[in-house]
Amino acid sequence: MRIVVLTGAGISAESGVPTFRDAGGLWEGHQVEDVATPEAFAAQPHVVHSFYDARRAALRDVAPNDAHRALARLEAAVGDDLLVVTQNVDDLHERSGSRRVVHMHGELRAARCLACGVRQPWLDPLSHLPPCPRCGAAALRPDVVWFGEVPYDMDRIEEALGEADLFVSIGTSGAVYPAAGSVRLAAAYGARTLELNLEPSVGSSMFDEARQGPATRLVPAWVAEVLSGP
Ligand code: BJW
Repeated sequence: MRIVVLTGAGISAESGVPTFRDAGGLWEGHQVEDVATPEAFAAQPHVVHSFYDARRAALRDVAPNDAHRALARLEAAVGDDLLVVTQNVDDLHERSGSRRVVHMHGELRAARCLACGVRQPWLDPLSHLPPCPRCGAAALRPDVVWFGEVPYDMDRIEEALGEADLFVSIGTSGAVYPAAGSVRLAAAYGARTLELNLEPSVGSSMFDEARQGPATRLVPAWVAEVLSGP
């Protein structure tokens, strides 16, 4: 059985990474347009860099939770039959042992040079405008996907959705496209669809089944079901 899992901020919430749209979420005190558009970056690079520098630094204080670990166990059991597509820019899937992970909205621990285009791992702050190690230009930006930009690896994601028998969406509000359109695409290609979320998402009714609860409870339980067979 081929499985595509789409994850969002909710899967990392119990690790202590704030979500975007819940009360107390990441954007409190920050309008999303202030920090997550190319226009905002052009107008106020220091504000945007500081926001991402703080979040990159905060990754040092968080760890994967039981939901991330359950997906890593699933990959260890089914190998190439699982692809995790994450909207998250944290690295908690990788730190729990998952290897087949697509970061469609980029990664906090990476930088992209606006001068030479090179994407590279980056653990340090960017707000002091360090030179690009490749070309020397002071033109590095966080390697994340902002509103109005095309998410990464869309061809690979669409191909995986086309081959999936099961599509599972975990911890995402369904407010941001094209990720939010994955359920319709997967269903159109013939996959069964399942939502695991704290509460019904915007697109909950599009799923064949929706379960509500915290990811650290729902995901290990679902993985145990899959591994115990039909
Ligand atoms: C728990 C829990 C627990 C809490 N357990 N659950 C079609 C229609 C309308 C608009 C558009 C459209 N197509 C495109 C657009 C425009 C735009 C868009 O979608 N706008 C909307 C606001 C309407 N999209 C874009 O601009 C995208 N680009 C694009 O479309 O390019 C065109 C193109 C596409 C494809 C092919 C060719 C061309 C780019 C979108 C980029 C989004 N970027 C961000 C920032 C990334 C960097 C960063 O992190 O700072 O990505 S925005 C932000 O939202 C971030 C997230 O990945 C994304 C989704 O958020 P997520 O993960 O769903 O978090 P929340 O907080 O919203 O929800 C958390 C959920 O968890 C909640 O439901 C909770 O209940 C739940 N939860 N605790 C389980 N313990």
